[in-house]
Amino acid sequence: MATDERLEILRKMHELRFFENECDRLFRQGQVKGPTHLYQGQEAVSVGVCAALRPGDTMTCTYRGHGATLAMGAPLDKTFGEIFGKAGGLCGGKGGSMHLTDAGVGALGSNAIVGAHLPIANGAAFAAMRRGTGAVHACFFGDGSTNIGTFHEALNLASLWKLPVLFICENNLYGEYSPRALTTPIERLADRGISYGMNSLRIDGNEVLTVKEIVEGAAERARSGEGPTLIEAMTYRHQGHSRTDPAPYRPDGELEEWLERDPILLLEGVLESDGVGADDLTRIREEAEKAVADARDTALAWPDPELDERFDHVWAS
Ligand SMILES: Cc1ncc(C[n+]2csc(CCOP(=O)(O)OP(=O)(O)O)c2C)c(N)n1
Ligand SMILES: [Mg+2]
Repeated sequence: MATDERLEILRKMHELRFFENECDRLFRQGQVKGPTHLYQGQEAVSVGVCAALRPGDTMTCTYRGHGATLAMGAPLDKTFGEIFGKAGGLCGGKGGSMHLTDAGVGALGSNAIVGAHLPIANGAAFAAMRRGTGAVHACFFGDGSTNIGTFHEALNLASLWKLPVLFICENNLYGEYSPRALTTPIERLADRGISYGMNSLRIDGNEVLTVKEIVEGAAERARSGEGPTLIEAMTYRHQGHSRTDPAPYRPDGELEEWLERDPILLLEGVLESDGVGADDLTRIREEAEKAVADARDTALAWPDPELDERFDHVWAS
């Protein structure tokens, strides 16, 4: 992969990180209302997956979906605007943090109900298959979602019908406040795909270039009619489950170990050993920080939605 392409991947990861840091700060100041589930630490998964997609491909994700939505190409300012509840937000300010949607870039929606979007992913993939578009669908969900009925129903049908879906399980070791071992009797969640006859892999979700390469292969299989893949990407969320969770249940030293494998540091290490200078790495980080700050200021200045538009786009009659 060309160095420029790797630098763009680094830029995107920085944007996701600065974006979440700003959401965290503004939440504490009362500018972000309601629950907010942050994504710091998991950037390599969505950035790696989405870098392997093509225009026309689609994506669904969870309430921890700021990163995946941005990785698909949703603009920083409109994504901030949605989280701030502004009229200029992606969904006119009516969805908020857990319902980011930007169909124009293939981001078909974030979902607050665990597992709810896996059948929707199948629907998007089925539509692509019937229309012969060659598109694939990337469906992001957490380790906890693999204990939900829709996970099993969706994997079964997708495998049977050879739907072009990439099931991306972001295994961050916790479902809310529970470590995996308290809720799930097996350790390798990718093994659940094997029982549905599905191509199933467990990968290092903090190595963005590995994620991209593996997903390119899985997408190629899906496009050529060989069916879905379940990818269990091992990663870690640096923050608690939501903004109100200080994560006291984590064993001492666990966060520190994962911070040493911060996905941004890992990619910077690869780039440095490829001969990219420290100046270039600093420039990319500073440009990303400025882009996020500018987008935040733009969105904060937008008006709130009009009161008499509050029922628009809420239902169809
Ligand atoms: C059907 C359903 N049950 C319970 C909840 C409450 N809940 C919200 S997040 C969550 C944990 C999900 O964990 P995981 O799938 O690992 O995703 P992560 O938050 O770690 O990204 C639960 C149980 C919910 N939103 N929907
Ligand atoms: Mg989890």
